[in-house]
Amino acid sequence: MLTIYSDDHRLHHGRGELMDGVIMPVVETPARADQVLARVRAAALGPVAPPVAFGRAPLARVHDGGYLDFLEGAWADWIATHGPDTDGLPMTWPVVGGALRRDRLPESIDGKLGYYGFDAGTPVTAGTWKASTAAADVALTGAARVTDGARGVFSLCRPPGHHAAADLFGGYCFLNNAAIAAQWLCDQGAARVAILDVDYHHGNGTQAIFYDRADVLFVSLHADPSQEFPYFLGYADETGRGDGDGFTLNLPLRWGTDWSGYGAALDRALARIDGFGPDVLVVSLGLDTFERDPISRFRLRSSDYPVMGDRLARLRRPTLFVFEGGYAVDALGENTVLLLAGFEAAA
Ligand code: OKP
Ligand code: ZN
Repeated sequence: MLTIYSDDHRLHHGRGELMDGVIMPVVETPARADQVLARVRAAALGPVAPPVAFGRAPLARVHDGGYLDFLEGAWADWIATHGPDTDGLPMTWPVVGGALRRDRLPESIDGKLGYYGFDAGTPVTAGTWKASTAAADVALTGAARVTDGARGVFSLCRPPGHHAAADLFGGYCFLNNAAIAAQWLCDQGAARVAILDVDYHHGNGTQAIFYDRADVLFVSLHADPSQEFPYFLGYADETGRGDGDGFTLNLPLRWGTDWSGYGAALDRALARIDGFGPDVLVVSLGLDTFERDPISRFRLRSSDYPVMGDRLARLRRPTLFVFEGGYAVDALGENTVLLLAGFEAAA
């Protein structure tokens, strides 16, 4: 399987995130992608190619223009106010419900971070924009290889993307790599694109971006948002809106879920995707379902990932894998490659 990868991911390296009541070292580190790439090479999964630059247009098909301007300038704005020795983090939010307004974009960077960000765990750093646009190019380049006829392509994106909405960053995500690729595939002529999100966390950004649409099916297996981040989206009663009614399927699972529960939910997800009949499948590939993941509470084992890859291949659809989460760095590359090799063996 071809892997698309850029070293530019290393330009995004946050110092700290607010977690468990204190500023802790970030878990979304450059070592994650470095470890996955090393394992891709060691296991000879296939060739590794750099991304092509697609520019701003495909980003603007998914994200708000003002949001993209904010992200591009956020670091310069931050250091003009606070200097370069700390990362930008929001701390005051325009909470929905009318008690605070979201029809005013503040001038100051601290106000803007709260307006466009939804958590205090996603630091904006000197290289965030460059790394995020490179990750989007990694996803888009993978999508282009799929339209060229590849059966499966792995876009090794970092930072991840599935929490980023049209005008929101958070959950370590800035640009929604999977959504940008899916929209680009639609724009290239795909009539139906399915997104299967197997990251441990709900892909709230991806769901929101396609919530009104019948041409992009969003199916997600994730920790029950009643227990787990992002808390405020990802419930089973969210099924789409308007034309999109019936084209979102959330399968929330309780803390402690192992393969017996996960595999059954995966079969439901795959049956829905099969019924949809997509031209292309985009997989938001998070490996934080692993039993030793430091921030997650599912119990999948390494031996479960080849089985997952095998089942995905049995959909018999051109498939783009877009890398998302996974924080047990020592096992991340192994688990990722096990899944992708399981797909290849069945494809
Ligand atoms: C990003 B991706 C845990 C704090 C969790 C946010 C998690 C973002 C996950 N105590 N903070 O979906 O893997
Ligand atoms: Zn995750």
